[in-house]
Amino acid sequence: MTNIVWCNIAIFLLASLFLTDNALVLEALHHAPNRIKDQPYRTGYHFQPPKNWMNDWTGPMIYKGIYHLFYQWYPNGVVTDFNKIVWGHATSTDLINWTPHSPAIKPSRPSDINGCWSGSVTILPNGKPVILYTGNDRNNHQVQNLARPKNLSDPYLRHWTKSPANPLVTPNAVNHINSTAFRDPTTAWLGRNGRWRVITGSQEGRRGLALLHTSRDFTSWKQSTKPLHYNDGTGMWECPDFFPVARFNPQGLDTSSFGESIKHVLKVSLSETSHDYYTIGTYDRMRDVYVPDDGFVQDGTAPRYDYGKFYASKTFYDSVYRRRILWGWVNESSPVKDNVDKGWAGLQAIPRKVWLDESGKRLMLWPVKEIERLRAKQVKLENKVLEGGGSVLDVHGVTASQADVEVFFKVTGLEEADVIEPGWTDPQLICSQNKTASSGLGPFGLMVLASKNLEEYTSVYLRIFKARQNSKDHVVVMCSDQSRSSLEKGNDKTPFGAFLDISPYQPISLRTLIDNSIVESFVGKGKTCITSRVYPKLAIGKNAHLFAFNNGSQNVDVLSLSAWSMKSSL
Ligand code: DQQ
Repeated sequence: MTNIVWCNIAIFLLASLFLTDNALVLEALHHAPNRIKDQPYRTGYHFQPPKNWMNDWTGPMIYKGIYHLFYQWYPNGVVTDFNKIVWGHATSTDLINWTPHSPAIKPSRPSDINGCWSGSVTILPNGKPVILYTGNDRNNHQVQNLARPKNLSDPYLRHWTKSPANPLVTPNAVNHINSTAFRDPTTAWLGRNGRWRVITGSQEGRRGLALLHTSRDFTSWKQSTKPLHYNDGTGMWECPDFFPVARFNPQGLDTSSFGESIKHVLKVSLSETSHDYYTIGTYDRMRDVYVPDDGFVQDGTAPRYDYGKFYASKTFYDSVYRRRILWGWVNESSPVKDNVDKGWAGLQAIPRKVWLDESGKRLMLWPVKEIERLRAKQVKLENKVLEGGGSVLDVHGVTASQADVEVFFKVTGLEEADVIEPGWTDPQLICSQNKTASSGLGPFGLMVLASKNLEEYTSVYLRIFKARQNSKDHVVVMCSDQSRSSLEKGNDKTPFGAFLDISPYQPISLRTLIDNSIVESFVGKGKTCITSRVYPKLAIGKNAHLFAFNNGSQNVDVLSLSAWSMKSSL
């Protein structure tokens, strides 16, 4: 065949791609940046759109065995314009490999012309999904809109039709809702009288609120006389999430579940701190209010899903595997000019299964098991001693820039732990103290994305203190410290820290997912998590190393350390 014929065939194939499904074209775009050699911070197995800005998850769901991932995407640049933001869309059968599609919802109507903001999917009793989302309308007022799949027999649900009744709920003089603080409707649940309930985040002065609306038909919504919950002095509640958890069972529950052995969780994203906080409590179905359990307050003192970078998260019920899955947005820590150079900004954390701990006082979060399918070569070490006084163990044979590491430490000599300083009540500040001082128990843990000679590293570690002199009570602190993560100066390298509710008398587990520019760490099998973003200059690709270390004066045993090189997802 001549070159001309080949050329014609190529043109024909290209044209048919465009004509048949622009998703295919998008797909090619989607995967291209992963192959760009000078993109050391592009992730291998975390979801990213092809390019440009991404923020919140919006409306995760499973429909007919296919997971759908919608996300806030600014298609035109790395620095977002929220007045033009769309619902990006991708699907997967395994939560690992994603097929991109064209945006599901874009600004097009007076009720969303200035941005299609966050929202949620509800699966109706007839099995059909429906989206509620916030539109920023032509007056820049936040209103609630509805969209339905155009063609339910399309397994990818690529096209969505906006309801002619939009906007369904608007702020006005009668309902006194703040028109610039009324957004992010949750998945709806069926309440006591068979009516749907949905909450939306809001703010009145310094009071943060979860406004409650009810509906019989999902189209006509009535504001409840009381919010589901509120708290003064917190500022805007973005992206609320409200869901049931079983008291003594790690299985997830449908959002409408209610019963004696069920507790409820309210999560709000506080815009003032950019962190996600949750409380565990009781949903009073008669009064339609939520009451946090004793010890919980819905403010910045509440526990966090993650003590690092993790915001605007959302859960959904995976009815196939009967689990509740949490997704969260992980923003960059690099300056805008670097993001512009990279051509993208924003990651999504690995989806985490979420369930209620046996104590009933905290949630457990653990990467979905599917991620383990990406594990390739394994390196395993057992019964190694990290001697006190400063020791480093080089973990060879693993692709340290893209790895899954799980360690079990055993600490002895707890009586030698330093007494915690009385003023050390902020774990983040403790993690900023001099970490190289060799004293007491720890710091010990992992140095990840490290250069060979440790000019660069991110350390994920533990420190154990005595609560008081002569006390057998201990305080355990987890840190993810990126202060030495890069020779580059412009990044935000503030260390992250959290107090841990674990016994140092038992082996302590630490799992860390490393993926080029993201480090997600889980202690105590998911009791506490910290996610960091780092941008090493030396410790990239094959030049990245992994070490275990102990800078404390007491020995620490590594009972076992497994490290897997991680394959890239598609
Ligand atoms: N992001 C969306 C809002 C939401 C905020 C806009 C939280 O709906 O409140 O992209 O990150």
